[in-house]
Amino acid sequence: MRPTIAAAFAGTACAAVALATAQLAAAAVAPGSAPVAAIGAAVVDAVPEPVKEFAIRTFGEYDKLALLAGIGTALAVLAAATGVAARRRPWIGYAVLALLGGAGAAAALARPAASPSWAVPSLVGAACGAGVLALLLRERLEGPAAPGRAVDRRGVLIALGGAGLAGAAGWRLTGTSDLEDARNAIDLPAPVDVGPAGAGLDDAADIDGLTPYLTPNGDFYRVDTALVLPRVLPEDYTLRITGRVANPLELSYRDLLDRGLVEREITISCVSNEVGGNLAGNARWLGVPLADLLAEAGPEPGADQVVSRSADGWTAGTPTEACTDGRDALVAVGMNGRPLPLEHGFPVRMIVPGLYGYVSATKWLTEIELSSFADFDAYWVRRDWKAQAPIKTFSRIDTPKPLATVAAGQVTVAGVAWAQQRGVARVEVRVDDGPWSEAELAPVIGDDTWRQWKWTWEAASGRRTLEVRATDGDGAVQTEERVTPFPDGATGWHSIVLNAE
Ligand SMILES: Nc1nc2c(c(=O)[nH]1)N[C@H]1C(S)=C(S)[C@@H](COP(=O)(O)O)O[C@H]1N2
Ligand SMILES: [Mo]
Repeated sequence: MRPTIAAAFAGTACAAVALATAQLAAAAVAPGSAPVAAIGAAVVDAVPEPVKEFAIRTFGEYDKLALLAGIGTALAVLAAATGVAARRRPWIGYAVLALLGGAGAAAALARPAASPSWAVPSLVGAACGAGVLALLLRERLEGPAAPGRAVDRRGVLIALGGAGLAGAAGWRLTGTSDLEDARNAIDLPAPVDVGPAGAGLDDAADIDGLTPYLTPNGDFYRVDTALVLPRVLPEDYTLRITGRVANPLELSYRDLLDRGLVEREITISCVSNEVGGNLAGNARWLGVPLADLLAEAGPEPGADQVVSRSADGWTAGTPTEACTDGRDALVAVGMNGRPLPLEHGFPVRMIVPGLYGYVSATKWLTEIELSSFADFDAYWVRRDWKAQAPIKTFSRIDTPKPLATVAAGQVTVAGVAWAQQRGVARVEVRVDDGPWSEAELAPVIGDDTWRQWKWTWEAASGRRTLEVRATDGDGAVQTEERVTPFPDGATGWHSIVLNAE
């Protein structure tokens, strides 16, 4: 192996040791304090809107994985290059480690949930990396043909192996197995108020590719800024209701379970959906009516915004009106008969029918603060998304798929439509700008869930365009005008092109 290549490996080994020891230290402090997690979170907070949209469009639910892979690749390249440079000028290696350690510590300290100890993992990692660098670069010169320090090649292997072990232990300790255990141990009480159970089309199961009426927890879309799942154990849990209220409240997880829970089917959806997007899901949510909690706390006049805050410092702002006007706004603990999954906010989240997730659906909920829209901008509002964001009427063709080839003759066209709080009254489909035909709708239990629809198409052979539009319960037809998700939700009719032959 050429000395330069050995040096590149040495640089990578030092970085691996630094990251692994930092991860191990983070297990003792908090998973979010690990340098990659902290820098990743800072990147998530800092990226401009178009980049975030690009990431969601390109990587979908793997946006987090893509970011971590990107950071990992950048670090590996930097580490290898630093290793090569440090063979002649070791100070470069120490300087890069000090810089990265400092950056990691600063990023960790800047997290909303950070305490001063959050700086420790990055500093420990940088120190361990520097120690290994000193060991790997031996003081002996290799001769005029290859100036610079010799690399201890066996040391590189040992360092890489050690980093692998420490990293694995760190990952395991910062993992979620204790949270999963706590979740599995929970016995949710039966609801005192069991809402009606909806259903899809009679023959929904026979329609290949149609979105099921209820979304299984494991298939539910996930959107959030959390690179590391916030760790909230039910036994340590407190929900605080604070701010402009007459009686601030503090409730434990047990207090919430003991309040008498209601169960409601509600479809939630993300403002980042493009026309035809799939960032939406329908579940049976079990929880405490938010209106009851607010009534007990007693909002002061003028407190027109309910600011909900998560364990990792994310915020949403919901109109107080929407939390108290009689709709099923919930402080939810259960989803489809199970405690909330970790990715969906365990142990407690908010659900408010009719509003996009970013202004209502706070996961890992720890605080509800009564404020006003004049006084406080929540996370995405600070990034120029609208503070008021009711869900816009949406309809989607699930089957056939775009660019599919179908046999001419009878073809089942089917999908879902939603317009929470207003309800879906009609869905229509048309072919190649022809007349609109009314689709058959599944029965409904209320206005807050999506509705499956289907239409039987007599397909003549050729290249065809199918379009769908819905009409809400107020009689408003979904608008054709195409607008982007930013700043308060996309509009436009979903269309697909396919071949009948
Ligand atoms: N703590 C926290 N809660 C959050 C978010 C977040 O980034 N952090 N994202 C919101 C957004 S934008 C949406 S669309 C919903 C998605 O909920 P889900 O992941 O359970 O589908 O969660 C909301 N709650
Ligand atoms: Mo969202």
